[in-house]
Amino acid sequence: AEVVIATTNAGKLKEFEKMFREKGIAVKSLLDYPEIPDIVEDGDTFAANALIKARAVARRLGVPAVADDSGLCVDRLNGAPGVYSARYAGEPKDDAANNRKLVGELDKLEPLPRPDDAAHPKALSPARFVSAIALVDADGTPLAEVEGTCEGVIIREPRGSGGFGYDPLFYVPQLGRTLAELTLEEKNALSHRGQAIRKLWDFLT
Ligand code: ITT
Ligand code: NA
Repeated sequence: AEVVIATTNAGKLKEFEKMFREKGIAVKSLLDYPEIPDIVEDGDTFAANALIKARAVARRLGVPAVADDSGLCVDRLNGAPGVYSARYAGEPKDDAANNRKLVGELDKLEPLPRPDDAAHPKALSPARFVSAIALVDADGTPLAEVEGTCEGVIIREPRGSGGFGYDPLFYVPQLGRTLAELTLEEKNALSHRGQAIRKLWDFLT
């Protein structure tokens, strides 16, 4: 079996590949189809954008497709960057610039008065990652729409070199580590995307 994941994000793709391979499903991505033009993601929600990306690719290739739209929602920034996570610091997409902007925005706020005991001593804000995944058939009809979330706190100093995006700033108090300090397998076991992908298995068999 094989499925196309409507993504050009190499970090995201690795996480999909590992979990799909374990189920005996090979994955392709938009990196295999450079002729497909950029998809305009103009939805208001992660779920809407996931459907837009999956449909665009299914229609173009005439095969079923899966897409993930995801992002970081930071409590003390009223949910920002949210659906704008990929381009928080502007064009072009730049993870390092996004991370600097995130810490910069949180540094403008009053320090948290009393970090709770479970949190990192330098926690800047509670936050959560959200992943919305859509599976559509070859003509773009939705077959599944699932979501996963992962709770943590944003810290000031990046830690770890795994993962991608905001992972070095996303600290999970229960683990005492950031997502960038986890192996791919450990991240998939608890991440927003891992949870959403596990919800998808029911629909892929
Ligand atoms: P595709 O649309 O091609 O899949 P993208 O990176 O543009 O790639 P999104 O529009 O879904 O994907 O934006 C997601 C952004 O949210 C991503 O670029 C990261 O900045 C952030 N993000 C999402 N999941 C993450 C994760 O697991 N770890 C760290 N950052 C994540
Ligand atoms: Na997006």
